[in-house]
Order: sequence, then C-alpha cells, then structure tokens
Amino acid sequence: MKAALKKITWTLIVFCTWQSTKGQSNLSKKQRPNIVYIMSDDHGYQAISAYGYGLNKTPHIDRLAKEGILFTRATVTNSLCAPSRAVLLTGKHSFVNGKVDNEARFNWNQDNFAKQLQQHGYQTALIGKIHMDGLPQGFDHSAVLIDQGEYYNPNFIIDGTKKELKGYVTDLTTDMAIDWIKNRDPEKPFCLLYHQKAPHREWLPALRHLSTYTGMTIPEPKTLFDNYTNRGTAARTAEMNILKHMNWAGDNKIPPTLMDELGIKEYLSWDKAAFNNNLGRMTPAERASWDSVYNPIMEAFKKNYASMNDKELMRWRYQRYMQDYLGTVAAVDDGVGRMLDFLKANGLDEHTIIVYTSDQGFYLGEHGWFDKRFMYEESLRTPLLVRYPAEIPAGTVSDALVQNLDFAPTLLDYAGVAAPKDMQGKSFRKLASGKEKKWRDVIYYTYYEYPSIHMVKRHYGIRTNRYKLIHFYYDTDEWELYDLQKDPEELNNVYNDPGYADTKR
Ligand code: SGN
Ligand code: CA
Repeated sequence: MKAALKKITWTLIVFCTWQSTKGQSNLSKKQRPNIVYIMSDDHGYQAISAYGYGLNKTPHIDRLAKEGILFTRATVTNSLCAPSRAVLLTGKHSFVNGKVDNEARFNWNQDNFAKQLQQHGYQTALIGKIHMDGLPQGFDHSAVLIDQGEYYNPNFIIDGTKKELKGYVTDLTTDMAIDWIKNRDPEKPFCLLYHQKAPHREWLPALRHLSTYTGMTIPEPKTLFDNYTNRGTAARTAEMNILKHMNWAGDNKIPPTLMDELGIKEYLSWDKAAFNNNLGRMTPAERASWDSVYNPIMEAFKKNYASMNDKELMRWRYQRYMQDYLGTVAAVDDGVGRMLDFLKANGLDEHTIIVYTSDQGFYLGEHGWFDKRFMYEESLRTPLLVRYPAEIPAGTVSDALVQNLDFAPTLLDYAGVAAPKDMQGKSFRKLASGKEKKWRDVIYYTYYEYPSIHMVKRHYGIRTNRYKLIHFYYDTDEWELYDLQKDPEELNNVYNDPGYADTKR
C-alpha cells in the first residue's frame, strides 16, 4: 500500500490527470438539462434517513434516493469546509487549487465549472454559504453568507452588497434559490448552487423545530466512550471530544449565567460570547419561543448537574448536541421538499439534475467526537444522492468510491461541456446510469489545517475498497493502517501487525 500511496502522490503532483475528456455532446442547447446542486454544511450521512441509521427522518432528501441514486461511499478529498468548496468548483485537489485550509485565500481568477457552464450558455447562481472571500466568479447572481454566516436574521452579500435579512437562514436560502429559478430566462438552461449553512455548529434550529427533537432520546453510537487505544497520537490529541471540548453555552445552550451559577468554566474563550451573539440576533418574540423550549431543559440540568458523573455528563451533552443538530437538519429537509415540489409544479422535475450532498461528513458522537477533518470514515465520507430520471434508474444504490473531486467533471458532462484537461476528477455520469460498471479502486486524501482549532494533525492517505493507509506528519511521523472489512469502526491500527506486512507494501 505504501508503494501505491507514493505512486498516487507523485502522479497527482505532476498533474497527470486521468480525466478522460469527452467531446461536446450533440444535445441541442434547448435540451440541455438544468442543474440544482444542493450542498449543506457538516451534514453527516448518518443524519439522512435514507442511509438507515435511525437517528431522524428526512423524507424529502430520501425522495432523491427513491427516485435516483444513493452513493454509500462518496468521499471528500479534504474534510474541511472552504477546501471542499474549492474542490467542488475547480475539480482539482487542494494542493493544486491552492485552497488547502479555511485560512488560505481562494483565487477566484482560476477556472471553475460554473465559469465553463456560463461560457457554454448556462445561467448560473450561487446562493448560501461559500465560506470564501471575494466576489464569486462564474455566477450571474450570487447571494452568499459572510464567512460562517448566522442562523437568525442573517447578513447576506447579494451581488456584492451587504444586506441583513429577516428570518431563518435555511428558509431564506431556499426562498432565494426558488425565486432565482422563477425569475430566470426560460430559454436558457440553468445551474443553481444552493448551499445551506445548516447543520453547522452552533446548531440553532428554526423556531418551528426547536422542540422537534428535544423530547427524544437519540440512540448513542457504539464508540461514544472510545478511549482511543490501539490508534496513534492524532486521535488521542484531537480536541473534538463532546465531553471535553464542546462549548457549554455556545453549543449546549447552557445560559452563561447558569454556567456561572454552577461553576462551569469556559473551555474556549468565545463560548459565552457565541451564545450571546447567536441568541442576541433574535427578536424578543423569537427569544420568547426559544426560552419556552430551553428554559425547562436548563432547569432540569441545574437540578441534576452536581450529582452527574462524567459518563452521565457525556450522555447529556451528546443528547443536547444531537437534538439541536437534528433540529437544524429538519429545516434543510423542508427546503429540499419545497424545491422538489416547486420543480415539479413548474414542469422542471424531469429535465433537472438534482444533487444533494454536504461539504463533508461529521462525527455524530462516533469516537466521542463532533467535527470532522480526519480521514476516518465518518468525516471522509459525505452523503451523495442524485436524481435525474432521464438517465438514472430509480432506487439505485452504489458503493463506488466517487469523490467531490468528480462533481465538476460530472456536472459538465451532463451539460455536454468537455471538462478542461487539468481537472483531476472523473465524470460518474455513466456509473450513475448503469452504463459503466468499472470505477477507480483507490482514492487520495489530504488534510492540512494544523495547528488550529480541534488540533487534528496534518495527514494524507489512501483508501481502497478494503484498506485505509494514513500518514500523520508535521510534528509527528506516524502511520496507521485499517482493515475496514474486519474493523469498520477503525478501532485497531494494524500498521505494525506482522499479519499485514504484505498489505503495507
Ligand atoms: C468554526 C467552528 C469549528 C469548525 C470550524 C470549521 N468553531 O471554527 O468547530 O471546525 O468552524 O468548520 S465555532 O466554535 O466557531 O463554531 S467549517 O465547516 O467551516 O470547515
Ligand atoms: Ca463544513
């Protein structure tokens, strides 16, 4: 495997892409399909009911699986927000497009698939979170959040001008997405990037969903109390444990005054400020609805806190986390439902490719964690569902190792536009329709944002159908090898196991 990793690294570094470019399709301009690319932020596949984890219900996102294809092993090349978006746009790995972490500046002057579509007669729009500075290029219209954006009464930059909107971010994003389609030029095909901020931290649900999950007990993952034995330093030193590293006020919604009363100390210096800033955006009426749901939860916590041991506290914090996380997912799902209904009511459902995905996966308590970044499965994978009845048989399930690197060439392929030769991904159009069975058997991953929040060490690696090899570097030099068939939860690093000496090579 090490030889394979070396080979892949070099192949990619010298830009030898294996993208097979196709000629222009002979579809006439009128027949070219529309594209609605829906991407949420930090939406782990475990929180989509079509994936079968039983945590919540997402009936509208599930419709895409019923009527199209569900990918069970779609992955990202770098499990972080802005880098993932750069890969989506450019079809190139982070070390080629330059956006290696959330801090690096994205060069909008480079080519991207939206620019390509524009040049080939598509009208294009970007609505929602993009997490990159500068006016987006490649879009006839953009309405984007600033940085991470806000949940309640958020600010948007609409075609370069800042505006504060009234309402809930997920609903506003959906409204603007639908309005843009309504007001488009019906003579031209369109491509809409409809990007939700939710369910990103700090997980603030729409008012109508505040109590959707608060009365429920969400099932715990098997590894909630993981103690990170049999793995390397990176898993042990990462700061994303729900018990130890989650914000009490900002994340779990314990009012700062109650924290003081109970003697709970901030772990991050902006914990209390996050709570005050987020809730401070609400109108008094909105705040009253909030208080009516959260006050009783906090009253009960106040009574029990002194007697809770670490295990009980972990369980309580996990429930708080998941109740709010799933609450924010509910509005994302409502939005997908509204979009699907709108497309259908306007005769656009047959001729529009609809993609649902996330910028990466997320830990929903697995290994005791929240957040992402690691090349371990929950954050390496991302949900991916595609509906396009003209080509994709309803109810298809694929375990192919597709990546977000493939999105740009795939969407260009559907539009009949040849992908630029330097794009590194590969169109999965034929794979989705069932015309092609053969697919890549290895993927490459990189992660660079360290030292930084959550302290996940820099690493890169490869994953095949059965194995995963990771190298952590920078202030360490450690290898990890997982046999995903025997150890799907990645609890046992077999890198030094003599039984795997051949696999390693
Ligand atoms: C914020 C969050 C982190 C998160 C990063 C990146 N902290 O810094 O938990 O990993 O964003 O997320 S917070 O306390 O400020 O919410 S990303 O999705 O944009 O990459
Ligand atoms: Ca994200």
